[in-house]
Amino acid sequence: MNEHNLPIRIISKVVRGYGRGSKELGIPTANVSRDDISCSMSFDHLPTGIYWGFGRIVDLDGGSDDDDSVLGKVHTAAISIGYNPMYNNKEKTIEPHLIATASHPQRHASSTKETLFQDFYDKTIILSVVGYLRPEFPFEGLEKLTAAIKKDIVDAENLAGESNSTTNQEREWVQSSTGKDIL
Ligand code: ADP
Ligand code: RBF
Ligand code: MG
Repeated sequence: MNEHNLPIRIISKVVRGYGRGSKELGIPTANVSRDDISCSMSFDHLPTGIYWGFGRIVDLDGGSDDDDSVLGKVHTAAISIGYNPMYNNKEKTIEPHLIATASHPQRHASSTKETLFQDFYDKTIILSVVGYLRPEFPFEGLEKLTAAIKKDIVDAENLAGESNSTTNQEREWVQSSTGKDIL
């Protein structure tokens, strides 16, 4: 364990957020549920900040019309935990942006050239928060926020590509969890 209590493991339903449209921001984030969640530490004690890690979306209800470009695969994630100080949220959120590999058709598909999958609301996310990147900031304007998040995405990809025991262990856990584990 370190000062940020990392890694943090989470299994949760993907819920709707504030509908403020990070898709218009060009960077969708899969919001984790406050209620339908199993987490290796208590939600209220999660330290706020911007992190990187790994996430995988699974469909525990076994629907058939699913977009299998996102389902099942381990994705690197750039993750926001906190109150989005640009917006002064009252509730803490955990919001990973899942990053497709460079050659994937959905990579660079959004308006800011980041990953845009089809929606996967109500599916289950298996998430490991592996490393800390920076604090959350109240940026002056959406352009500065977007530029900072794009840098976070590059940092997340680079760090996730380094092979060390924690990274390998957490990628392996995200890959092998059934999404039904109690953490
Ligand atoms: P909300 O405020 O409801 O979270 P967003 O604009 O942040 O809305 O969009 C989030 C939704 O977009 C996710 O729940 C998911 O269904 C979908 N989505 C598409 N691509 C991604 C991605 N690369 N990372 C995370 N979510 C994505
Ligand atoms: N919101 C902030 O207010 N300040 C930030 O510094 C900030 N950094 C983020 C970094 C990443 C990697 C991600 C995915 C989100 C970040 N956000 C930040 C959250 C952003 O405001 C939020 O995802 C959108 O408002 C949509 O909910
Ligand atoms: Mg979101």
